[in-house]
Amino acid sequence: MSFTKRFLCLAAAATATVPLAVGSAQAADWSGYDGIERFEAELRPVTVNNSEASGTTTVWLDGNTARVRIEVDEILADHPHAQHIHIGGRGECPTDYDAGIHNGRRALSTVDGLDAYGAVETSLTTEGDTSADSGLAVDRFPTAPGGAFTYDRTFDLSQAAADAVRADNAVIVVHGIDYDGDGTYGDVLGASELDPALPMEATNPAACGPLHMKH
Ligand SMILES: [Cu+2]
Repeated sequence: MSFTKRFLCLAAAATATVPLAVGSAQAADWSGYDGIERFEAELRPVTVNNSEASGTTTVWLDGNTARVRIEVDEILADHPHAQHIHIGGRGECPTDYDAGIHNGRRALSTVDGLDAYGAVETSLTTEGDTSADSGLAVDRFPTAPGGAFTYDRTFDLSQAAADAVRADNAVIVVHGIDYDGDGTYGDVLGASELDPALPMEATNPAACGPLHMKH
């Protein structure tokens, strides 16, 4: 996989709030969001990775059709940020105690957090496939121009993902950190255990939040 940076024209600012009409040909009727379940996650920085990235996620779910809206700021600018719905763990974010030693430095890799948040089930890509196969599709994730991004996409979740969201077992993880503050993904932590062609900085969690039903 080539580690290409592709700059996507995503709206960097928070814009409209719900309710709003989604003008698409989706089967779901989003008008007014009547009867549509809503879940929210508070994304908190993974501080052991020297990340200050934070934000919010809202998931509206109608059957298996989901609208996923993510707002993140204070994240490394102009670099792709893989982001996923993880399932099958404890439905929690890892703590600093879950961190390992990577290239002699204490940091939390994606694997270090698996027991807490589980495996990738849904890749929150900007276009195309959203399965786990696209987990590191770095040319189809937000690149955070200016250090922030807003992601908003409506697509069908897998049955497993929809079930996990409703079972309070789904966790949003946004990846890609700048551990040493040099403004890019480098080798300070060595290579990623997920793909040795990528630096670990490119795949370590930056922000994390468990999804909970919003009543
Ligand atoms: Cu992930």
